[in-house]
Amino acid sequence: MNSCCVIGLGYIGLPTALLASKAGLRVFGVDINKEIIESINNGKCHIQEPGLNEIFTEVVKSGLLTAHLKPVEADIYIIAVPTPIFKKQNNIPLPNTDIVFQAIDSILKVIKEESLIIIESTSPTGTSQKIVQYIKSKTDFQLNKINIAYCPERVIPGNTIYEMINNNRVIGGINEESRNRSKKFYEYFCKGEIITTDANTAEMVKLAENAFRDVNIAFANELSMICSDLKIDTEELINIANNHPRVNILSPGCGVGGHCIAIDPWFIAAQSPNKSKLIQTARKVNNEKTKWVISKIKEQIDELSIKLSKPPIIGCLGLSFKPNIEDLRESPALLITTELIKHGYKILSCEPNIKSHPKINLSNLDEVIEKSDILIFLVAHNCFKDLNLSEKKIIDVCGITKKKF
Ligand code: SAJ
Repeated sequence: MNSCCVIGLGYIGLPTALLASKAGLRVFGVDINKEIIESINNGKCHIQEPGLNEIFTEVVKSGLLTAHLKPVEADIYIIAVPTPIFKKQNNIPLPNTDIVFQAIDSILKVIKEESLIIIESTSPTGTSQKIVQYIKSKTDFQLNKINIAYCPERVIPGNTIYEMINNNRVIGGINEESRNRSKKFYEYFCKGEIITTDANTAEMVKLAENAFRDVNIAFANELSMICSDLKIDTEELINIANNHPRVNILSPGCGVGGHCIAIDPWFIAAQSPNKSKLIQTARKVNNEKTKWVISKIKEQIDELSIKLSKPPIIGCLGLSFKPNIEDLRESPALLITTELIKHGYKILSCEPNIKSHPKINLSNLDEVIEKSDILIFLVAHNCFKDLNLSEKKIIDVCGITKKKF
């Protein structure tokens, strides 16, 4: 094994391509976005993550990683493209694997019977088996010669490189050879344990992990709304409850964002709509929590406005889906800011991790602090910590001032 071709150079594909090339493999990175391809080949990294830029510079300079608009022949093909959710059926959003199949289409011209295809994209259970049948229908390959493994990414945005190297990995091969060859590939850069299983189980493991977290965050969010009614400090309650050796309640927040935990549970719900009541309810509770936070913010703004005796200028601090990252996908903070703008409040918004936003005018932190009458902390970015704001009215929904509601 000397080369691999990574299809999709986003949050997962690019770091995977970088680590494989740093380990000495010849890597062809492929994306349909021309700007990404040009940027990589010009030595400019389009994704920010701790430790990523250093590896990027090294492997692009050495020539081990090059970027292309079309797949290039290699020993292994890694599919790391998005699987969005689209239209709803009976109120359940359905996963859409079209982009994964388009990626498979794109490699059909270059794959050989003995090529190994690794799917990293989050996919409904059974997708790898469908891909086998699809490739069989489009080629003259023998069914038992096709090699596919489902190897879900498990990294947390903000710590991608560290986790991609150190986390345990799950490999679900459709046969022994797919499992063994995939294991060898990940051993190039993964120091964690590599656990092998069949493809269906690996697909479900990925979905179960994110649904587990969603359900547990929903429990914390539900408790926080109950505690608010009962005038109990949720944080104190959770700290005390977590003293119990078998209790570990997660932290309530202003909803669940990101392209993973807020989406993947629907993949399970779409496949088993009648058996996934808890999973579906958790999704609804977490979405409900954002609406609850919006109504609480409005109540507080209106109370503070009376004290100020004028319509206040409101500074919204943070737009990303969690602290210290640039990712705005499914972000509760973005939804809250958008709702407040729609409601007609005078809003100034600051997200230090991005340069601009198509719908929201961004201001820098100093300007927002100086001009706002009320500051709303929506995301606990490090750069928002320890600001001297004694003169300001503050609404804190992320706990940065330790006065979270
Ligand atoms: N959140 C809470 N309370 C908590 C923890 C998180 O409200 O106690 C919120 C965050 O604010 C954020 C959302 O949940 O809005 C998700 O954040 P996260 O940091 O828990 O997870 P992600 O979405 O960044 O990454 C998850 C991870 N999955 C698990 O922890 C099971 C990661 O390992 C996966 O690789 C990733 O999804 C993915 O790509 O699937």
